[in-house]
Amino acid sequence: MYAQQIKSTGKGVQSLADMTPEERAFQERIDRGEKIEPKEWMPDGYRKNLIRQIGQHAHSEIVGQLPEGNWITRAPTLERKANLLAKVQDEAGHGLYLYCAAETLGVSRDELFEMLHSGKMKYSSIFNYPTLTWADMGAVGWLVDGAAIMNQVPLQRTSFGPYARAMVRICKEESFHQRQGFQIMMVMAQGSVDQIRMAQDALNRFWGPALMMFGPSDKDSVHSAQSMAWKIKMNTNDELRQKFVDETVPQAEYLGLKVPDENLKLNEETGHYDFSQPDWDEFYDVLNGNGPCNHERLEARKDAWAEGAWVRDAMMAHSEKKAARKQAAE
Ligand code: BYC
Repeated sequence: MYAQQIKSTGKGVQSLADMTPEERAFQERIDRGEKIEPKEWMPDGYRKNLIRQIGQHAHSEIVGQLPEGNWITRAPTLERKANLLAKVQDEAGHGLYLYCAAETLGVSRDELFEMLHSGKMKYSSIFNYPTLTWADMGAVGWLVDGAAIMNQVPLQRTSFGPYARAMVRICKEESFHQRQGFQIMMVMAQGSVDQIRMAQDALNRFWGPALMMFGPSDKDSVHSAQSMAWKIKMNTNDELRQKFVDETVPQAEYLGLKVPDENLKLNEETGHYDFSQPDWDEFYDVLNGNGPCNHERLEARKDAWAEGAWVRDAMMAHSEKKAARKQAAE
């Protein structure tokens, strides 16, 4: 019930020979780099796959407000509180752009929420981990938003117009989030012995879950091949994970913190860091609803939906009244 339980729906890539003439013409448009707009013809699989990815992305943004929202009242200074409040509000905005983009594909906001609340749709595994200390606000901004940007910058070139355009603004805001997180980490890492210990502990707890944000290894990714053929996804999960490690390890070194991976080593031949895979059993366990905060996160979202019912009802009543008045005046 609290799981992101639905079984993955990925199938293999459709070959040109299996395509109808319409599907082939569509694929050629994608290959030429054209953007697909909502009212244009698209294969059913393309539509469904986009609803799945954009919907889950939207859910991640709004569930992602919860671990940080938890610290707004406990931020150490007024400035930190204002920054964190603004960041959490930005995440709500990202959710709204993405829900709007998904709605252009013919799914309603109510349907998307129903699928989130019933566990039929997933949200990012990272938000099922707790934020235990103020240093976690630094680690979330630095690592979680950092991983999110790595994934989202290429999505600005995705083939579906509304998704690509939503990403442009989201990426600008996410890069500010990443910097404010890194700045928190810098202050902590240059602080007292206790602050340094908290910063290291936050890195220790968030490193593995941040690597999991990019999804399973390419060999286990069910959607990558078709999503990349349709340019719904621009890179594989492993490509982006490697890029994240390559960029983040020097940042950790600059902070004077140790990435919790004994196998981490710059490979002189490839120019990339060799690193340990995250614990994939833990990843699937979290996806199955058994992460430390799955229950709490989903309950918080369901409560928010129930508590907002009167606002939705009032807005509907207002718009019906307005429409009736307009009709009477005509
Ligand atoms: N967590 O075939 P695969 C943020 C699922 S939030 C949970 O590789 P795909 C932020 C996957 O959905 C940023 N589930 O899938 C907000 C699939 O299951 P279904 C969120 C995961 O789609 C607040 C199955 O595993 N970003 O920025 O090709 C504060 C097989 O995987 C995860 C996005 O959503 C996971 N980590 O690749 C701070 C970006 N990984 O759907 C920050 C857009 C995989 O068949 N999404 N699964 O039931 C994507 O780029 C891709 O969907 C993913 C996964 C790379 C995430």
